[in-house]
Amino acid sequence: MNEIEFNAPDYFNCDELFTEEHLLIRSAIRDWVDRSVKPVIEGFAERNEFPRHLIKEMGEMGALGPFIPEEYGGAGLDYTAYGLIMQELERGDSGIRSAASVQSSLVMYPLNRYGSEEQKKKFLPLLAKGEIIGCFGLTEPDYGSDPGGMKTRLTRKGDHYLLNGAKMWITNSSIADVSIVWAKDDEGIVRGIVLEKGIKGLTAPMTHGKWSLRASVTGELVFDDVIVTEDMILPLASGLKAPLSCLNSARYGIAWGAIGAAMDCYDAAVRYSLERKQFNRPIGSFQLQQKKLAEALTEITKAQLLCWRLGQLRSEDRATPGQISMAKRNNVFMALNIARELRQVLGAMGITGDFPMMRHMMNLESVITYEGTHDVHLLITGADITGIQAFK
Ligand code: TGC
Ligand code: FAD
Repeated sequence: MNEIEFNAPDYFNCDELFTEEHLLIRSAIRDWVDRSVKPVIEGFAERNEFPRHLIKEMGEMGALGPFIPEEYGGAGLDYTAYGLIMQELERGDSGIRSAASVQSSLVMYPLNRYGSEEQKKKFLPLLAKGEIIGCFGLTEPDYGSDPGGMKTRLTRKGDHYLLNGAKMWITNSSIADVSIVWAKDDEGIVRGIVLEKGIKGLTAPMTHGKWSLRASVTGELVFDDVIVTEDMILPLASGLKAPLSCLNSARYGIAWGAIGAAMDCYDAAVRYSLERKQFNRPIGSFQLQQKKLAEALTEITKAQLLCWRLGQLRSEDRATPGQISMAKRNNVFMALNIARELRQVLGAMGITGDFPMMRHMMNLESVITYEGTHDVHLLITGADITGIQAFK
């Protein structure tokens, strides 16, 4: 194996399965991550600070809403391209991929799919360029895995509505220029609302004390009699399936992203194992260390093949929610285990910020929880097998 193969293991020659365009996009994002993310990310994570300047740079590269049609400022790419972009961003940090996932799949996707022509024209081009930042409010303090129970209400008052309630654990809420918020109307139907920063009655306090995703902003959205007019409602979104359809897009990207985090850990561990000597031999010469590396490469390879096929299905609009759940669950668990196992290859050095494992490991604890927990995704597969929903 040469140096490049540590950095991007391709044990089953998966690169042959991608188009020239896919490989060019991947390489452009990979170069940018190496240049602009890796040198600074450890400092931002340590300071618990979001590298906000990177949003504009991602916009300039076409990494925000790459699957959105060009007429609305997107790149008009397929879902395999989107997946490869997410993989490369998460090789840098899950928080950077999170920012891109939320903007692309949880803000631009619902605007494009459920928004009016005016809403699309107003927000999509600015979101694509990274000139404005978006967030997605579904989870509430009392309703996480069970979003259908949400308490946030959109109550009609003559020619307008009043929005009341609160969302919690919302990526980028405190810095968002535009929030896509989900609430139940007077008939109990879930509706999507587009709120702009500064609107009266909206506050977005930041959540402190996270030991995970430290280079990402997480916060609340609190609505106190926010006046909502008809033009702020997504006209085509009706029912819980609307926000859940956005999660399909985001979970798909996370399945790819997790491969990037795993690859970054693998790269660091292989290099270290060949350089570090104990008992006068490189630690990579010991069978127990080779076992860790071999198992990591095996799991990364399986995840790559799963995502490659899922990318085809998603690009053809044939990927089922169950397939996406399986890939998200498998790949995030795989990456978290690799981060934990390969950290040990580095001994004490593995706990420092000189290497990326500890940061990836802590980040992945959020990734295995958000967008549906590990257990909820298992139950989605269980329901597909048996036809019985065990979560109710
Ligand atoms: P259920 O009764 O099964 O379904 C309600 C309706 O929705 C439809 N549906 C879906 N539609 C599209 N995509 C999906 N994935 C769908 N899953 C279900 C379903 O067919 C039904 O349609 P209809 O026409 O009959 O009304 O719903 P339920 O209330 O029993 O809940 C099911 C469950 C548990 C699977 C679901 O609610 C769930 O996925 N829970 C997990 C919650 C979650 O993932 N939250 C994520 C919040 S966002 C986030 O974490 C962002 S992280 C951002 C970052 O990257 O930083
Ligand atoms: P709970 O639902 O309370 O679950 C607690 C435990 O119970 C879990 O282990 C779960 O698997 C288990 N459990 C729950 N129900 C069942 C069941 N039926 N059967 C078996 N076990 C069950 N949300 C947004 O809307 N927008 C965002 O941008 C966003 N960003 C986030 C960023 C971060 C850093 C984090 C950590 C979360 C974010 N979330 C966001 C919220 C995230 O989606 C929720 O945390 C997640 O859906 C789980 O909800 P919960 O934390 O309330 O856990």
